[in-house]
Amino acid sequence: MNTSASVSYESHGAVGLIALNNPPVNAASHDLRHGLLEAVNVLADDADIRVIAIYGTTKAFIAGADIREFGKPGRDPMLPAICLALENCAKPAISVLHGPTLGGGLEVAISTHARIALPGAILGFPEVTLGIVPGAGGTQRAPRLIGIAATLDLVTTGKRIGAEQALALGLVDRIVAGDAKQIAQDSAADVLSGKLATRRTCDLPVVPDQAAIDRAAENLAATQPHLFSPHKCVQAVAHSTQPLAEGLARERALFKECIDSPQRAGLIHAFFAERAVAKIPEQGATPRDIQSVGVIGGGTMGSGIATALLLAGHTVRLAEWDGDALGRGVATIEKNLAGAVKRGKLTEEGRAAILAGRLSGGTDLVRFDTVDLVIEAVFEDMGVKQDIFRQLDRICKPGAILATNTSYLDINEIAAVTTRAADVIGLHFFSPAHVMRLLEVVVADRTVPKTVATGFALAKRLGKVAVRAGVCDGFIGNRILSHYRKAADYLVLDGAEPDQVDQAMQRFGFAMGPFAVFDLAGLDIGWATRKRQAAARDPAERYVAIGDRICERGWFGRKSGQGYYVYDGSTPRPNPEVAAIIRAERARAGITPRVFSDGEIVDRHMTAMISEAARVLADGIALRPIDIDAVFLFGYGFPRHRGGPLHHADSVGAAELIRRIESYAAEDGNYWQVPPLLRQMVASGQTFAGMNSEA
Ligand code: 3H9
Repeated sequence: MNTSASVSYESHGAVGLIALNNPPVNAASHDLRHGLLEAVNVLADDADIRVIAIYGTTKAFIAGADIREFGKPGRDPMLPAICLALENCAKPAISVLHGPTLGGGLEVAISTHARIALPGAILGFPEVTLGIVPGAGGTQRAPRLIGIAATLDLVTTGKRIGAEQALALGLVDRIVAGDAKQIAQDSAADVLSGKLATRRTCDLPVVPDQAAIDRAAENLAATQPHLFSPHKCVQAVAHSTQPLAEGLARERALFKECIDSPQRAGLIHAFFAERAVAKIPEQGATPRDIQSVGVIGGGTMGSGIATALLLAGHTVRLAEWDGDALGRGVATIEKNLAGAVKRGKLTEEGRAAILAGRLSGGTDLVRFDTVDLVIEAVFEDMGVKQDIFRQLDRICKPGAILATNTSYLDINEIAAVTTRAADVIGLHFFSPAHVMRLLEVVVADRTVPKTVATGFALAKRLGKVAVRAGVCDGFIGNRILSHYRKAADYLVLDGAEPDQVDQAMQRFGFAMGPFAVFDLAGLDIGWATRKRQAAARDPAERYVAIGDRICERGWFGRKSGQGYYVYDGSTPRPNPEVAAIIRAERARAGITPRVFSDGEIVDRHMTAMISEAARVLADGIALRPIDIDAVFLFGYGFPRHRGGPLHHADSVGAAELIRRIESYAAEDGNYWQVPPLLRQMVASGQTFAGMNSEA
């Protein structure tokens, strides 16, 4: 019998079975909640039924509350009421957990009277990663099962644990392999025969542990002072020593506070951004099968890409110009793999197997005749890249994908030297390529859908977030970066110090400020770009030469021991010599330095970033605003709780952004120009969020 589109129930003798079926992940939508409550009530009232068992038929037991419903008016029955109904059910109710059992799903499970996990079950309270606290009793019932310290560990980190660990903690009672429905039936029979004990979680005592609460609070105050929900999680768990009803009421109040916070909106936007970027026009095309990959260039980027491919199970052939360079590339890959073993991403046997059988190298491209994909990662020189692509065109088998990792060169020009432009694409990785999650998939004029779909399928296998980009100088991320880094330079020329800019942006939420990032990336990279672009530079552009003066001294940032900062101890310190360079450049330009507040630094920085993002969008380089948000969240350390530059832009508002740009334009009308898209948005009342839902 169905109680809703997502829930059905049936009886087998004295056993009432409830099946949850809300694809893809059994999110606890209104329909599922309504159906589950009704099924529990019907079976509880059925005199023939003596035990109730709940299981899921999709790839999850329940992956949590339906996140799409957050921020909308709640519709009864709400999840806490369902958890109470289960816990207070006069008949034993058990749950069979397979796949993701997360957030509200785990809250449902711990409200039943026994839990049986399949070996692949994944349990956790990821609410904190969405800017909320568990809101259906998780912070009150989990301490009764696993203690306060273990609950804090799960709830404040959002970490996910497997069935074995859940069993060891006491979160589940048994692990059984097999079919979820059959296990539900068998376990219910065990309840009836007394082989499986059941009990109400609310009847278990909570052992007070003030020390664990203090530790968690202190740790979060030190490490995540700018985040809202982790602190609320600790407060909620601290209430678990109260009678259950009081604790639940307190938890619910904290949950509501979090739901109303802008951080919740930003974090949930980030969750959907990671998934939205996969929705591309080429979605229907069948990707090519990629097993073996040729990587050209064994520098930091090429060896990082090779490492990522090897970790994902590909066979890799690395090409370099000579034996020495090849040796260095292979050594870097070996070091990266050793790092992966250290981080627990790879076993020692896995590392040995990769090095013994899946990595080879050479100093020419002859053996590239069998590879399914080539990724070229040599230095940024159009002539060199074109020469490589001519060779690849001759050597590679038909249907091989030819990709370039260029950061800004015109991929149409690279494709033009081949006879197979349909198979040419940009795969722009971010350094270190085996760690950073972003991959820009750059679609050139003649790239066909199959090639694009292959880029996205590869990204998925590598565990990367792929974002579709069009061809322009810098694609999405670096084009926007090269614009806003000028705003950072102007701030310094006009009076701010680099470390002041960095600290203001860190307080805003960036992991690092822009100047610390430049030092990390290597100042020589930007210097080379500026030299390349010098001839084409607009004479009306205000040029800041501070970066050039630093590079002229041979200071390229972290790798050379100094740049904007000096790296001679554990904590980098502002470089006094750079302060002198800045003073000299200000004097040369006749500038009297002025004071910038942190707020003004953030406003200028963000307004510059949003302005160029709006142009990138209007030029069709990015498909939607949310794609740009994803690029900055996954490739540029943008604070996740702020959702991305264009999610943040909506919170500022297009009219205010225009007001800011016009006021800054009084000083520099060449740099600060209002993007036409912002004016259109004001005229039509459109928002970036609105453009996401229309696309
Ligand atoms: C919560 O429970 C609060 C409670 O305390 C109670 C409050 C009262 N809702 O990731 P995938 C969609 S907070 C709505 O690609 P996978 C997802 O957007 C919640 N939709 O698959 C995607 O849609 P589309 C706590 C959801 O196999 C599709 O499902 N729970 C939800 O790689 C497939 O997702 C979480 O935070 C959801 N809860 O990974 C769990 N979950 O196809 C969040 C997924 O249109 N979810 N979707 O793009 C996950 O971690 C992963 O999705 C999961 C599956 C591991 C489940």
